[in-house]
Amino acid sequence: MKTVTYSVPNINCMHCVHTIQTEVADVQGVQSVKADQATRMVEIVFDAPADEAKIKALLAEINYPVAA
Ligand SMILES: [Cu+2]
Repeated sequence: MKTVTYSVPNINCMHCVHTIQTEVADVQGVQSVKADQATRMVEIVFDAPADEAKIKALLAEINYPVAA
């Protein structure tokens, strides 16, 4: 089990939070997703077959890319 925290600058409202949480939770292996509107951070707990590359690719695909 691994926990990562990403900065996602495109989080602007609760809709963004909801979209991110719903989409990332659908990735196989993801255990939990917490997106925070105030800090624009996303905390994700996951296990294989999920990995950071897949999660970051998904976030980019739904227009919430992780800050470099
Ligand atoms: Cu929004």
